[in-house]
Amino acid sequence: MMTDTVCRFCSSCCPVEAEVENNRLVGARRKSFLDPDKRLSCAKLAAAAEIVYSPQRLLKPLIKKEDGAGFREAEWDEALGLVAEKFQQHKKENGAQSIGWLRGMAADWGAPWDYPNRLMNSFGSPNTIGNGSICFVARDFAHSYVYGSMAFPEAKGAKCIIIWGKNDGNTALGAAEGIHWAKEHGAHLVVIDPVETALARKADTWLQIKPGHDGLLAMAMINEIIGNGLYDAEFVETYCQGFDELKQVAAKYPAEEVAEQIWLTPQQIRDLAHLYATTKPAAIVDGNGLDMHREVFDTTRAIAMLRALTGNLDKPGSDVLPQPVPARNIQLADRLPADAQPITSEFALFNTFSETWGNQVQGCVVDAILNEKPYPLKMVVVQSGNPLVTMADSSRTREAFSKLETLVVIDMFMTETAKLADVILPASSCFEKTQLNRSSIRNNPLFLQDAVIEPIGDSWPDWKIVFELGRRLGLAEEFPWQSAEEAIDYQLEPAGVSVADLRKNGKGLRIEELRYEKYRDQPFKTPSGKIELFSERLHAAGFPGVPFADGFGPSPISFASQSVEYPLLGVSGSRDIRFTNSQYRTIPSLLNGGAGAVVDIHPEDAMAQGFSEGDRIGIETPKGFIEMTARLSKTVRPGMVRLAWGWGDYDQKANLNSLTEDDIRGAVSGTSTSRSFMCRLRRM
Ligand SMILES: Nc1nc2c(c(=O)[nH]1)N[C@H]1C(S)=C(S)[C@@H](COP(=O)(O)OP(=O)(O)OC[C@H]3O[C@@H](n4cnc5c(=O)[nH]c(N)nc54)[C@H](O)[C@@H]3O)O[C@H]1N2
Ligand SMILES: Nc1nc2c(c(=O)[nH]1)N[C@H]1C(S)=C(S)[C@@H](COP(=O)(O)OP(=O)(O)OC[C@H]3O[C@@H](n4cnc5c(=O)[nH]c(N)nc54)[C@H](O)[C@@H]3O)O[C@H]1N2
Ligand code: SF4
Ligand SMILES: [Mo]
Repeated sequence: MMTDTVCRFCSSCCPVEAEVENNRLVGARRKSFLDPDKRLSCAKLAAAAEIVYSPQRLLKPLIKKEDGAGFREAEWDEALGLVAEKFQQHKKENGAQSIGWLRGMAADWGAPWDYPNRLMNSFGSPNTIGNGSICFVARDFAHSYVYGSMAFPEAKGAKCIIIWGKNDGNTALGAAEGIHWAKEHGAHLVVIDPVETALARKADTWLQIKPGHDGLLAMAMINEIIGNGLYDAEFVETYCQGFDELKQVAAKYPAEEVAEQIWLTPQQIRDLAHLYATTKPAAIVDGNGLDMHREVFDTTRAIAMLRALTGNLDKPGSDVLPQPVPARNIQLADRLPADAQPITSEFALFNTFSETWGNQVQGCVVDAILNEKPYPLKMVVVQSGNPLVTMADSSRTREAFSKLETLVVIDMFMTETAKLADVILPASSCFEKTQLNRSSIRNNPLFLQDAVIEPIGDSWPDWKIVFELGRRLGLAEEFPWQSAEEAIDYQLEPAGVSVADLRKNGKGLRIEELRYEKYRDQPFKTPSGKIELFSERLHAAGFPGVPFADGFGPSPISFASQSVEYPLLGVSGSRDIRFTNSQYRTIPSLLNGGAGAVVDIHPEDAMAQGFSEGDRIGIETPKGFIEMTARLSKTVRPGMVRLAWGWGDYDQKANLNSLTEDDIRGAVSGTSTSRSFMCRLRRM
């Protein structure tokens, strides 16, 4: 039997058809506008049954033995009882705010973020923290400060596509299909990436930029577009404010001065500015290559302004503004005392830019545990994350999580983080639970992620874990629902649709017709109702109103600039279609389906240091040391190396975040530069 659902093995949330026989998942197929034989295939989805039925799955709640030596299996009643008891104990001893709930990337896509927020808010702790300072939420924040919400590229209909720090062929297959289609239909494809990816090879123009320096390129393009009158004057006049301020700041970044710093030529910058401004419609696909840098907020704000200046906004084939589903906000934030200060309060603008994203700077969890700054956290629940390998500066993170009085982990597998836990609660996989994904609520159409099989073993869907814990904490009124369907129906009531409707519309249900140029009759969701090229809000809060008005980092102490002792520049990535971050290395077909933990070294650098293909190489930064296997490759330029991402759970010696730092954070989004770093190599 085939059932419509959504795959959530990565954040792409692909609508799929799952094939089930005798209550067993057999396989699943992505849906797409392309004919089945033309669709891109996903290795993880092909391994869906292997993942779901993996012998490594956690099938029972586990409680740490009293002597600390390993875990014993427990029933849910005992495990949840113990977690609830710890919640009450820490609340009594240090206040509810001493408890934090940390969410990894899988949570929002894999388990609705609204539920733990609701639980924590009603319990009295403001500390439900996401990892958005390194994932795309800081970019969402930047877009929102320019035109009110995040814009999504509609690459399929574009005539010019700029892929900027994104690699959809490995990370978002539906988007990649749209890009390939547009290219085949004549679109000019530009890729801005320090690494020669498959998309870069396919591109008409590939700009091999210096990692971490995209903000300078964006400002130089703005200057070029304004200086040559290439902007859409009517659009700017009608819909934007702050043009003169932007013009003045951009003039500080002429192509001639910027080019050398970013490893490009002035002509490359000028050509790109002209191409983007004059080929319409044009879309910019911005990605995680930009996110994990301290300057992400200003960089992606500047890129958002490129869209605005050229009028490439909310038109077919450009970047379009979302049409959110009018769902009920069920987070109950108003239950918190008015003066409640989350541990992330240093980043107040980021905490409050959206009604539902909540607090995002996960490094603050480590600060609060280790330095008691701004106050101590004593207990943390980690849901669908593996901070011990995915957060920057792993040794500091490990020190912090080891110091906690109570750690609870909700996961499908025994991770490095789970190994430190006092209680581990086994979660069901995406094919075993019904839920709404945020991506769906954010923009029409709505898709239901529908359970296609029963939970494996004694695992529970995340919603059930949170609801049951809530009831044990005396929050039965807040969690009255006995099923996912009841909770979703309540949340979707304002939209006038129910789970039953979604099930009848497996191809997606539109609550509102697709519309473009919505700004013609709706103000932008900014304080001024206009696109803000200068932000009064930022200015008033003491930050530059125009991106990079106070100059461009990175500061000399940044890891992102080479030094005599650490002469190479390392970048983290690419992501591999077989894995998601630290996940799936225990799945044999995926583990053995390609390269392992490799470091790509340019043959010239390898020759200079006497390295050969396959050598065991030590990689060192001021923070730490790891080992990987050498792969000689011209995909990186001399002086640069690329490190495979996500191997830290499988092999601690290859844990990339042992090299990265979280000491210097961007003032607005709290992001540290962990995507690129200075390093040196030696043969082991
Ligand atoms: N298969 C798979 N899919 C995934 C994931 C996964 O781990 N595996 N992870 C999911 C998650 S959490 C996310 S956030 C998305 C991320 O997906 P993407 O946004 O596509 O991000 P990455 O693939 O990490 O990086 C994109 C590109 O940025 C380049 N890059 C690195 N540094 C810079 C820089 O300074 N400037 C520029 N211009 N480019 C740079 C890299 O070389 C890489 O080719 O993917 C999601 N999907
Ligand atoms: N150096 C470096 N650091 C990075 C990155 C990088 O590219 N380089 N990428 C960054 C980015 S963009 C991100 S988003 C983070 C990712 O950081 P994390 O979210 O910590 O990364 P994952 O390894 O995807 O961990 C997700 C965990 O959730 C579990 N899980 C999966 N599905 C479910 C579910 O439905 N319910 C529950 N309860 N658990 C589930 C998985 O088994 C896994 O252990 O890493 C960041 N860190
Ligand atoms: S890209 Fe693959 S793993 Fe990610 S959601 Fe789509 S099918 Fe699932
Ligand atoms: Mo991410």
